Amino acid sequence: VTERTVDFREAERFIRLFHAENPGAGDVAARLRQIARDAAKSGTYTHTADELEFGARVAWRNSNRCIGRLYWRSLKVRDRRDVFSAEGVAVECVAHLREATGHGRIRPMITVFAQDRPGCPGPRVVNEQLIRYAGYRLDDGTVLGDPRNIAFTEQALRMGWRGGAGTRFDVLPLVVQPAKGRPLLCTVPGDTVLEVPIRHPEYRWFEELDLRWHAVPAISNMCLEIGGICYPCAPFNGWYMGTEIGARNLADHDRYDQLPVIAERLGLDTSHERTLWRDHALVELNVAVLHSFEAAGVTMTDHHTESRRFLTHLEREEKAGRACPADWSWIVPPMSGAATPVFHRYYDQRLLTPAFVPAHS
Ligand code: HEM
Ligand code: NRG
Repeated sequence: VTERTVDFREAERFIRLFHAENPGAGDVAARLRQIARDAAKSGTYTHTADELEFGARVAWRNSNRCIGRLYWRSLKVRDRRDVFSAEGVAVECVAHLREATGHGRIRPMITVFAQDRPGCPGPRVVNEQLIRYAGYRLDDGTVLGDPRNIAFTEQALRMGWRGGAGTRFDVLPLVVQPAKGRPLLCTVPGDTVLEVPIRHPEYRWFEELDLRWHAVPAISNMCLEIGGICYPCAPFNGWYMGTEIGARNLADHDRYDQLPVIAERLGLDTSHERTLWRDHALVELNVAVLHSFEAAGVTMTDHHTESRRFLTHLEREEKAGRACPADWSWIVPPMSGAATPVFHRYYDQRLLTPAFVPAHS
């Protein structure tokens, strides 16, 4: 969906789903007539607050790649559909982060900004997440920071960002593209970004690696699609599963690439793959990530617990008579796959809407 005229069949399918799951919601036929009238006049229609809340929750429920869907009903929806301006979006993104972080007691939350309308697109956040670390390509060809964000960092610098302190963990500014006009660059106030220094429960030297990660994953570049309407700016967050940080962000060769460093500190023999030094280092890094978040009082889940919960979720959905599609390649955790129960089965692979879809495609 873009700023094109709304597809009435999509709208009807969603409204019928909303009324089927919310029997107290009133007269479906009357609501459909109203939507048909609005769509004929303006090319689109407006969700009620209840439809929006339900639509956002079901978009989470339908996220095939998400293992954390057991709590889909608890998503808090911040309705900011009246906000179009870049400044307004930036201010509300910062407020979202403050509320969602809860000093470590993280709350799953989404803020929904203005929808796309024919001839009038909604605003967009260009960042892939509200909090990400800069990646600077240095003169000697090495990278300082997160290599994943090199292109975005260069874009921000071209727009006039002065750069951070020049550490491996400089928080990037927000880049907001308003409905009309030039994009806005805005730094995220330091006190809205809760971070956790990574240390190991047994190895004191681990602190010397100076690793850290932000507490809240808040995806900001996916479009929330409900009943044929696209909300291009709808940043959402839950909390982290430890492996996202310990088995990917800090471990991947093309990210922070810490396994060789940790293996050396552990005194492992890295001259042969068969010593499994990578696997050993990976486990210690993930122990450190889970331990550090726990010690800092920041919500985080581990991949064994979350895998069990996900299967509970599948069972519940089945009992409710609903399909629960999932993408095996994203659901199975990036370490110890077969040691988790989600590995040992296949999943329905349908794509359902409401949904979160990549915003800029
Ligand atoms: C993906 C866990 C909350 C929507 C994922 C992934 C994990 C995860 C582990 C895979 C990420 C990756 O491999 O990069 C969790 C946990 C949550 C949570 C533990 C705690 C509450 C949410 C919420 C939403 C959501 C609140 C939306 C309202 C998604 C979507 C993806 C995803 C759309 C796919 C992202 C992409 O395609 O890049 N989640 N999630 N999740 N999650 Fe969740
Ligand atoms: N792997 C990414 C985040 C993807 C979404 N994960 C969540 N989402 N837990 C990373 O930053 O490592 N969520 O909404 O909680």
